[in-house]
Amino acid sequence: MKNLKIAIQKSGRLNEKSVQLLKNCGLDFENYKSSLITTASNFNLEILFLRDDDIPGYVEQGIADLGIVGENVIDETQAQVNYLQRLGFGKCSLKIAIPRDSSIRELKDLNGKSIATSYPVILQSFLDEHDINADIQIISGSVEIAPGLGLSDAICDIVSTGGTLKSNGLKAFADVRKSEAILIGRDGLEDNQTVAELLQRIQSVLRAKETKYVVLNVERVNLPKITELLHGVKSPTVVPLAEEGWVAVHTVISEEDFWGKINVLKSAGAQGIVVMPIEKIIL
Ligand code: PRT
Ligand code: ZN
Repeated sequence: MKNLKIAIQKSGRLNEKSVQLLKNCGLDFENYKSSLITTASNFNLEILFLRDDDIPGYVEQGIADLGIVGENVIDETQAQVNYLQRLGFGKCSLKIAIPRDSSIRELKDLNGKSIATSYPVILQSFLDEHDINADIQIISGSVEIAPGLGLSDAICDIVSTGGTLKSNGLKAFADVRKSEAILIGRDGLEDNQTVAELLQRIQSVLRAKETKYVVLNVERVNLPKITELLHGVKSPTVVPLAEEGWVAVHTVISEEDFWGKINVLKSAGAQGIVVMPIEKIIL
């Protein structure tokens, strides 16, 4: 059977987490920085290392079956690909930013102004949606220096911490779109067993990341209060301790309400709380 091919970023912000995700799925492969293609030794998969901008096109054309890339790149290239799974990393926002001392106050003030960006397609559709007529200056990198050089009145670029805007005397002005890394697939993969298997592994890794395994000790008299607090989890495992009248409770808690729950559990008598990462959750 022909190997499935997945395209991931060769180097850059998504590379490490894409490689890590595949490794966490149990795939064994060499990750030489110099090679463009590698084969998993224990799964029917080849990994292609590409520039992120090329990934949607490769998948659209079927050169790769799957790809991991930011939504911003998929939208900008307008490639016809299928979203298979949001991956929860590479989170960022595409924003319009202006110089701190700019007189631009509202979106309509952008009319007649120039905006520098590497994302002309996404920006144009945002401007059309808001009925704004602005001049788009296409720049391939270091967009944030454009206003300072007198090249544009505003920029449209990716922001994550906001540090780059700040250090260039800019401030965020409007949100254009949010983005995160996505697993994409070409058409015609619906009945592909290898894709289904990989997707199942990816989902079990993602689920595990959202939850923690918790073990805590509690006096048996306080057990009902604790199990009530842990409702939502299918009956926790309760193990007697060597010390008379005490038990250990084992359970799984979602990362989201983790700290809130831990504090309530403590006040209900939980002691010696141990929190552990989970590698995979298979449903
Ligand atoms: O070489 P190749 O073409 O593959 O990579 P690239 O240089 O085009 O992309 P890369 O590696 O910079 O980013 C890959 C993807 O990561 C992007 O397409 C986004 O989906 C996502 N991502 C997440 C980011 C950021 N966060 C990010 N902060 N992409 C870029 N940035 C840049 C931004 O352009 C700006 O220069 O970081 C700067 C802003 O960061 P803050 O933290 O100062 O706000
Ligand atoms: Zn790129």
